Amino acid sequence: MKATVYVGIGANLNNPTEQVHKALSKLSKLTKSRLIAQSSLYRTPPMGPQAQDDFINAVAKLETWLAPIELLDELQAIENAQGRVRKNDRWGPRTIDLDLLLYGNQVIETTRLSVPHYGMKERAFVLVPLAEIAPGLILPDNSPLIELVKYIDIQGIQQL
Ligand code: 5RU
Ligand code: CA
Ligand code: CA
Repeated sequence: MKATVYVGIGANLNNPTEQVHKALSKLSKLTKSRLIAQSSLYRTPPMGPQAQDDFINAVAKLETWLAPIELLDELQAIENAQGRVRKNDRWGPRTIDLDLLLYGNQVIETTRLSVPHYGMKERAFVLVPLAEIAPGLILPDNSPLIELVKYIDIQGIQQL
């Protein structure tokens, strides 16, 4: 079955703007998939650990015939190809981070995959670019995206 999916993109190491552009280019060439839309890039202050550089964030919309776990494998292959190194500090700086935010209206809870992405409803660096390309989106729990965007703190989020 074909699914509409949203992928969150983040980077704050090794020329993050270039890293995000590279990831978008890779996503546009993904097997069994089509890139439908990409948000602007945003410069965003770090959430979680503050002692790191600002991030560049964006969101991509794809149509895919890949199953969720197959798509996750592809996203991790892109991360690895762009030199992502998993460090002990879980929320530390990274060259690229690709998160499967939404896979249609599916709710998935497995050891490898949690969809919708557990933090997305509270994260301005996800919701703002997502609302740019999918303003009418309703999440699987029936929350309208625009309602979530109204109440989050968008301080410091800068559209590039
Ligand atoms: C705790 C709170 C931990 C929020 C994390 C990004 C979180 C980030 C990103 C920005 C992290 C996870 N901040 N912090 N962009 N990832 N701006 O992509 F998000 S670590
Ligand atoms: Ca992330
Ligand atoms: Ca991730």
